[in-house]
Amino acid sequence: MADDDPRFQEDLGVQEAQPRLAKPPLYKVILLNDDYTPMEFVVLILERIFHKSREDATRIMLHVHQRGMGVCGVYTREVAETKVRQVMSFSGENQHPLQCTLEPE
Ligand code: TYC
Repeated sequence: MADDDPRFQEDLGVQEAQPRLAKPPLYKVILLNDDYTPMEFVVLILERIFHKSREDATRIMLHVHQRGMGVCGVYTREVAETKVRQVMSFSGENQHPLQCTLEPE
């Protein structure tokens, strides 16, 4: 008698396991434009904290500069919160008003 025979599943209390774990919710980390933070500092943040190449970092910085805000990356909640905290403390330590926030994807 096979355990997967549907005729016997009720009697045996057999239940299919969930085939996969649910995907965790993801969050976008958003950088906001301001008039004072130097462009080079924003590029440095994108390289150091978001591991972007200089080319991608420059492209994202210019997008934020021109459009007012932009996505630096998409992460699980804890990682996104850590990135936001790192950006805020790094910019605060350097007396720049750069703002960063997160948003559900
Ligand atoms: N607007 C800034 C300047 O002209 C540069 C800048 C870009 C600041 C992106 C913040 O998230 C930012 N120096």
